[in-house]
Amino acid sequence: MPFADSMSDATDLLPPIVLTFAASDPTGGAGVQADILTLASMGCHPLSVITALTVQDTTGVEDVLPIEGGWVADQARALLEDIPVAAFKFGMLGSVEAIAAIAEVVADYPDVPLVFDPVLASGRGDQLADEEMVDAMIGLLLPRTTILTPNSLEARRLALDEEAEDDQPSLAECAHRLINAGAEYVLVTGTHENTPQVVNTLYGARGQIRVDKWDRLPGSYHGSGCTLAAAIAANLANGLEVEEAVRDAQEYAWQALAAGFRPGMGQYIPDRFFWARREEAGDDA
Ligand code: PXL
Repeated sequence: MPFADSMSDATDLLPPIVLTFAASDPTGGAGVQADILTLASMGCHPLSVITALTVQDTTGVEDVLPIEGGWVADQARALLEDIPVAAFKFGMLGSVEAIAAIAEVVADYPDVPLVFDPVLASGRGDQLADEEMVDAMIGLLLPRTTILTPNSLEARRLALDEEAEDDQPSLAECAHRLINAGAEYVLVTGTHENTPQVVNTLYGARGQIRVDKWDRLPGSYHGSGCTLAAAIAANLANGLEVEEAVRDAQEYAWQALAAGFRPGMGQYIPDRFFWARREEAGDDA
């Protein structure tokens, strides 16, 4: 292939490439659009496999159309056979079939770190995954997960022991269970907890690794979890270790939220390119 030959040096110049599996959010607040903005802002090239379409605005999700599992797998295989990927990121996955198809595809790339943001509901409470999907995430995806990034509500729902009566595990116990189910690390975010600051805790096989506290920002944001998880994926693709990737990604996500804007009548949207606009305004001194 003369084209490939003449371009062979170009691979040395590739930005780190991250493949995200996520659903479309036409507002650009969450979903695949949030991932693409975040990855690009952090110096990565984003590849994206669409798992579902949504109809929504900044006030809520009106409808969801999951993409057939075979279509999800075909999108990913075409990319992976062509382009080297430095990290995977999972967001909203749409259906049990898509989860099974994705698990099969990524099993062929065991060395690629994987950030799994288990999207179960929108920040406004719209349900985005049912119980069967939760079971499939735990059985098929956690064993392949480098770092799982649930908020506290998702951590409790994923870790719930349905056999145990009145099961009310602490967040540390939830993380422990999710690590036992196969995730290497779990970052539980604390936005929904009744604490003066937002407390995010990273757990590993030997328990708590680091705790970061962040000043609560006023307002309700759409896409904060997607932004944080995509930023972690970008940092892993850039070669950072998990703990450093998590620390830096929280800083990035907090800055993006602090610079957020409200384009419609509902939630705020993080500004993933806060640094570019800040420079434009000339107030970064
Ligand atoms: O914020 C989680 C999320 C992820 N992906 C899509 C969404 C949402 C929340 O609404 O719509 C597509």
